Amino acid sequence: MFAPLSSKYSNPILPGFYPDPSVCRVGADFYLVTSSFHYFPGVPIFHSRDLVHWRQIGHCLTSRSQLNLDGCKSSLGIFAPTLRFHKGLFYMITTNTNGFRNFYVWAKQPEGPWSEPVWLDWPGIDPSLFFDEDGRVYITGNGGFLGDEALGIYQAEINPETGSLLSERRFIWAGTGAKAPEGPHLYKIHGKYYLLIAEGGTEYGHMVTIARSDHPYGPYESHPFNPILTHRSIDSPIQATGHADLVELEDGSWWAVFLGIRPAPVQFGGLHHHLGRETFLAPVTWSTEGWPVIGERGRVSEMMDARSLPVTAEPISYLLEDEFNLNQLDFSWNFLRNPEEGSWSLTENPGQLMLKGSAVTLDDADSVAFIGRRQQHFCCAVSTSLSFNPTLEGEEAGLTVYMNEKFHYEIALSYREGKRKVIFRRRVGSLWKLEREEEYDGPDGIILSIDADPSRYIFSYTRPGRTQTAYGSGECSLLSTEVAGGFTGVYFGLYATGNGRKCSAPALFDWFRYNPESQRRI
Ligand code: 6LW
Repeated sequence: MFAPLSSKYSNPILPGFYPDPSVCRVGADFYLVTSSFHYFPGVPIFHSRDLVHWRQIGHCLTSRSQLNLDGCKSSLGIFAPTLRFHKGLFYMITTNTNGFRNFYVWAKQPEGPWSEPVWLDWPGIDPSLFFDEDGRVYITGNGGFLGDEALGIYQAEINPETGSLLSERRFIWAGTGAKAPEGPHLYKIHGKYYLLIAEGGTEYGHMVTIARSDHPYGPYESHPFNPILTHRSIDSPIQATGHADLVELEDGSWWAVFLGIRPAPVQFGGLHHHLGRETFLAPVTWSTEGWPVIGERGRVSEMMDARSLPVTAEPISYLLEDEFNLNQLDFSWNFLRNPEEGSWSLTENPGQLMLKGSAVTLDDADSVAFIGRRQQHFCCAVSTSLSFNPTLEGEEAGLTVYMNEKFHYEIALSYREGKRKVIFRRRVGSLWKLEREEEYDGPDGIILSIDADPSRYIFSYTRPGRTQTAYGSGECSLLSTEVAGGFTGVYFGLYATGNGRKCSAPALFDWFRYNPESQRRI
């Protein structure tokens, strides 16, 4: 055995909107996927050697035929995926709730290419696959939340080559009685079948419960000390822990990945989280009676003991700076729904990201010309350099902090009343306000910036060669899930729109920076 290089690691292991994690191990390599909802490409996939440091290696759903998000409402689309590896193939199974269909894709390499979807005759959400030692393969999922059948966990045998069901769909466990029994995963451990699920809803009552049986279809015996993970009603910076997946290491130890949230550390005013549901890691220990528990008796913290994990000091692997010099977007970037053809380019003006605005705006649940990356840190600074010379009334392009189409703030260049102006706008539900507009007669390459701390975003711009001008601010809490709803977290986005018609001019972004270390400068 080798000694770990670091005895501690910090949670979350994937900060920002990365919910419903699912993990699998192939030799010494770990792979992890998360939900992606109405963002495209779908289902980011990550690699790690130590379970702590993850590097994104691609997405499982990269084409419209794999992921059609036409007309997708915000926070619908791709729900909880499960990732498994069996006999040389990776399988990722999930639900596209935009049309409500379950499917899986498979790949020889986790980086892709991933197959076309294998569509399943299987209702409900949160499908999972289990490859048993005897060659049988089970699909396990949630059912009943749309009303036609009893609420709980259902299972059937499936042919993984065709996706056809080989047995009837059977109800196997209702959970312990809390709301929303979902996110099931089946494992065979020490000769028994263990059924791990989430209960209590994905909000502050979230938890993980487990049951076991000698047979895959039960009867399932509930762990007498369920839940095995929850932060409901406790005072912790981490809340809503639940929706877990387990993985066994080569040394026989077990670990769990799961989602949690971090309400912004603001005094008074209730709990609000705007970074989304994030991915956490905790060790699993087994009682002498053969029951697992996650973390310290079901609780976890921001600094955790790495135990035997081979934690290395890896460099930061998320996007800090993009000069837009490559022909391909960094994996950190997402579109809202499938991007409209011709709405973006890295090659038309090499070295710059070009966005071509259409009639669609940030206020529409549609494919606005937009690329965004998640806000992953409470304190951070983002900035971009924009060249944009519109000639039609209403055209605009800029930088947004975006939760969904009804909750977003932006600083932008816009053509209004025959002049190019810097604008600052906030939309909070049915409140919509252009807070400031001033003529901008400066040169190309205006720098638009947002500085974030846990409670406030400050928006500013810099005319090339001049000092920064603070221009407006907005509360983070008004973009939180508690206010804006949904399952996602805040993005910083570059966007362009003609506000009702096609833009006459392209928006050219020369670079983008994300600085998580930032101390507020203004
Ligand atoms: C997901 C369900 C859940 O399908 O929220 O937290 C849903 N758990 O299992 C959307 O992420």
